[in-house]
Amino acid sequence: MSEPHAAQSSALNDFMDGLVRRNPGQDEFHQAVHEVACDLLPFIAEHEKYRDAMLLERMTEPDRIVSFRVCWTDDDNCVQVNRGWRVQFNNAIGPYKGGLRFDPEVTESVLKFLGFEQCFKNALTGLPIGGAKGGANFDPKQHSDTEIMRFCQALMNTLVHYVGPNQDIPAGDIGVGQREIGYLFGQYRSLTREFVGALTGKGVSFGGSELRTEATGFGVLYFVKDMAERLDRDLDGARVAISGAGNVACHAARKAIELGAKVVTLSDSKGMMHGRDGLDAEQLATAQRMKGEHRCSIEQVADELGWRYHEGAKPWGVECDIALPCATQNELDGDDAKRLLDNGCWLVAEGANMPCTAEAVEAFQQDDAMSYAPGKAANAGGVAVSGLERAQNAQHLVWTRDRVDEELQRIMREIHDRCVRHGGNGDGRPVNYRKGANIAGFEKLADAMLAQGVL
Ligand code: NDP
Ligand code: 2IT
Repeated sequence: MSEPHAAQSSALNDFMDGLVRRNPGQDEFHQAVHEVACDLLPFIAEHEKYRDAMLLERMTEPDRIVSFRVCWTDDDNCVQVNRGWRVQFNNAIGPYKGGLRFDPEVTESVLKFLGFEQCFKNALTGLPIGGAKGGANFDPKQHSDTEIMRFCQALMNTLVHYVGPNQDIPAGDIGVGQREIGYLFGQYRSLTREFVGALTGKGVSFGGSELRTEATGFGVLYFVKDMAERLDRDLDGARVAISGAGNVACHAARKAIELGAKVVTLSDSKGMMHGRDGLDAEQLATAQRMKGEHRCSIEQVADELGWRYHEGAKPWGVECDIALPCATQNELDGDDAKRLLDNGCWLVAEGANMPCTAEAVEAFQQDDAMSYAPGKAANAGGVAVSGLERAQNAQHLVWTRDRVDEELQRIMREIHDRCVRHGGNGDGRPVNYRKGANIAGFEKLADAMLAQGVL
């Protein structure tokens, strides 16, 4: 190993040892920080103005974490107790902003990794929004609509003390869509007697932005289009494997079909459906309706559409050109990455947050025939349109769908260009989108922190 490499790897080990010691057992958080530190420690060492300010140490310590009891009564009048969290990570460039996740398996480690990633993602959008994440160990799939309403109201009874249009603006994530945001917003309005943009992802009739629901998935495809153009490849006819069948997956699928690609898989936590000819728009609408409104499984969707269903399988074993993991963290591991590469896949873009394990990312980045984009760049369209919703609320105006779509496309292109600027190798090798996204997000956040003093 050459000298600079040895010095770098020892700095990385020292940094990670300290982080792991301070945050024991938080594997997802360690993983997200490690991925960023690999790119940033050498960058910081090369830039004097960043060197002695302990910036990465400061960025990896959240401003605060609020954890609280959420009590509510179910339809049988039994008392239920859950835990809610809000991780307010960094507000140096704008008020805290990030989704709420309702998932029985959610942990503080997961919410910390998501909040940490959100700081860089939000900085990349170019909008003035800081990073946060929150949620609860609550499973909306197991509860009736009235139970979900009472749970959201109970959660907001405490969350109200920590959020607000200039303080912290939550939105949706896994298990939290427009319905849940509606109940949360109603309770916020009722408790504060103020109609303000304290949440995004609201219904369009009460301050929500056009296209917020679609924004993450559409944004992924706008980003993929720019990646493919850079590679002189065409999306027309490209086979796209997508995981998940929720908000991000279905809207990524819709835009992929609009751009002429063939969506050959969708999945859920139980299994995967596969069809070589690809979904058409009508079939996708059926899948979305069955999954979303009727809580059907992908197995039932496959049955209805006459597609093949593979119990317990992930989409990464099928032949495809493009893979878009859009379900959850660590859903694509090193073996899956190898399978995708062996099958000729040439582009992976993360619709979900950290869906690829460290081994998978390493395998993609080692292969010159593969272009890989991390979630903090590729899925930033959702939070970007949340930022536009906040702007509309502050202006007391409503923008047209076309205007929001134009802005979304512009923002995704600018994120792509920022990644190329900082991650382009200039040697014919694929752009290192991970490095580009990490450095571009860091620069914006670091400059704001330096300018505002030691805090
Ligand atoms: P949804 O709740 O709408 O959908 C989640 C989907 O993922 C469901 O189809 C679910 O299947 C599937 N899923 C969940 N866990 C697993 C698992 N362990 N294995 C396989 N599939 C699983 O969530 P979203 O679409 O909103 O979010 C998906 C991802 O995108 C998350 O990583 C989220 O953080 C990220 N994201 C979301 C944004 C947004 O605006 N909503 C913005 C940016 C990123 P099942 O029905 O069986 O549970
Ligand atoms: O991961 C994410 O970027 C989101 N869940 C969206 C956050 C937001 O504030 O819209």
